Amino acid sequence: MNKIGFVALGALAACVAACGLSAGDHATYRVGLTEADTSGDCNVDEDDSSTFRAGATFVLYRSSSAEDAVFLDTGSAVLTGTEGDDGYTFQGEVIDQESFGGQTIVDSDHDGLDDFGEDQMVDADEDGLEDSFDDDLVDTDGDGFDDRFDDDIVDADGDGEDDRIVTTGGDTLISTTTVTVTLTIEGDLAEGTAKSVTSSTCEGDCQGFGAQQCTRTQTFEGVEIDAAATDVSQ
Ligand SMILES: [Ca+2]
Ligand SMILES: [Ca+2]
Ligand SMILES: [Ca+2]
Ligand SMILES: [Ca+2]
Repeated sequence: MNKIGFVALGALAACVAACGLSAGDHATYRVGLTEADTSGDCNVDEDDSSTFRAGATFVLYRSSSAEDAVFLDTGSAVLTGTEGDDGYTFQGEVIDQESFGGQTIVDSDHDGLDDFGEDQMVDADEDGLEDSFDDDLVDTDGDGFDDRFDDDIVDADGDGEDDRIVTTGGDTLISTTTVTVTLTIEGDLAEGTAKSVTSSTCEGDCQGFGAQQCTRTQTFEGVEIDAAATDVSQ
């Protein structure tokens, strides 16, 4: 066999071990995850420890031939991923924003000035005519009701909130959680790492707030199982 043939066979052998999923394929693994190793601002008792592992059923599947069409269902979430030379990498991110404090005002033209206290020129429909005195009709959401007199809710952007009511100032707490799972398949064996990073930041004055970040890392290993004999919803 020539050198090219050996190289091709070597690549095929590596793919049988670590690649394997074609579009429409799936494989199910029962894995045991170690207790999380934590670092940063995790608010955990450093004196506690456990050698117990947490059991989980991972379902790996590919929905199409596209590179990013590999999915890992961990039982609590489904992550999208890619397949590389060393196995799979999956990732997901959740961003949660909470606003608090601030002042609620009527600001139909969104210039930051309270229409009834500070605004000398209110022109919500941007027609150059001052809405209170010079304008025959103001209907920014196009519902046929004059925003000033007849409209119970003005909602041009369709978010269910009245566009005239605006909160100024205040702070926004932003919590971001990123989960990354690496997975290597060798025959019927699976192993990898599950890592989550949760960070909290604040936009605004945020008096007394300090940014925090917590990293939790678990390793896991397991075996391929017969999905038909297993309730993967557990
Ligand atoms: Ca205004
Ligand atoms: Ca106007
Ligand atoms: Ca209207
Ligand atoms: Ca709205």
